[in-house]
Amino acid sequence: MLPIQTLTRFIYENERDFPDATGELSSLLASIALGVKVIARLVATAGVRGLTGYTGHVNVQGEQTYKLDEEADAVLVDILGSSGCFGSLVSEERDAAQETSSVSDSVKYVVAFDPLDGSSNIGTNIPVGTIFTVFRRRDMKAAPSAADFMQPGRDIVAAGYSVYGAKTSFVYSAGYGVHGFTLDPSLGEFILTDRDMKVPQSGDTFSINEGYWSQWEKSFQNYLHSLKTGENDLKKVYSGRYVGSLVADFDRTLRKGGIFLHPANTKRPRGKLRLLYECIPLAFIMKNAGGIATDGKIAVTDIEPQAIHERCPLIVGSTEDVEMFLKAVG
Ligand code: AHM
Ligand code: MG
Repeated sequence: MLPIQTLTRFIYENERDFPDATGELSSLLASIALGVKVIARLVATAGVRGLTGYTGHVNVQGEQTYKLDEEADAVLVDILGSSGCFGSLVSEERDAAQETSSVSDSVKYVVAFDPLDGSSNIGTNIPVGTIFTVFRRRDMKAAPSAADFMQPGRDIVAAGYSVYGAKTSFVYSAGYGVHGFTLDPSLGEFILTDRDMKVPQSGDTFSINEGYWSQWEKSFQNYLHSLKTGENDLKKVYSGRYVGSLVADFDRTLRKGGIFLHPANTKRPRGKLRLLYECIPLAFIMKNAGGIATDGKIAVTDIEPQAIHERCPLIVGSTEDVEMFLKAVG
């Protein structure tokens, strides 16, 4: 049997190598991992608790919320808000950034999260997940606020996601490689299973919701068609895979290569996915794994956010596949 390395020990041992390590990064990632373990349990038991339906409320994004969305949000707000690690929180489910109860002048970080990504799949047996981005506070003299989140992805401290599926995964990067862990339910611990993950240079899968076909420009339709016929620069016939939970589609793309696309369309000129807690964190991870993430024009990690719930087109994956997309459509 391989030596067992838990997430807590891995983070602690690796953080010692960081130039400005103070132990805070270990604590904040540990508090996020605890939140994720609690949400994994809530997701697994939602059916038997009768909690797979809608709340009847609509969130700030104008979307119907599920009871599980609200539960997952409450767990993260409680655990991260009281951890002493974060001065402010942004959640997909909350209108505004909120200052935490434990904020003090010395707290260096703020965190944005999508508590339960892939909500439309709740109640089925399809994976859902959690995504987070950790930013360094911009001004330690000012009270934490939404302004702390207005930083491009290239400047973030760490990002990660969890997938609640056949197994519960936790993947994160603090800018020094991308590392993957799997929850061992008998131990209640995340165990290192994928050290220094690298996306394959090229893949053979495209991942997109083709239901938007009529809302795409001709150049984009032509590009997509070329993936199916092999009449493209790479002379490659792609397979299609689309789960409809970003965490699951992204996780597959990271491990197996290929390209995931949630582009702009005529109804949504800035796409559907949210910049702070969906696009930036996954772009940061893909970049650290050797791949590319673009909004079609520039690297997602170079976008300067203007609002906490802003949306962004996301095209992410293996270098060769994304470069071919940019040449064809960008
Ligand atoms: P959510 O965070 O409210 O669940 O919305 C984001 C989800 C992503 O998980 C997924 O990639 C996308 O929406 C699917 O969108 P569509 O239904 O347009 O294909
Ligand atoms: Mg989401």
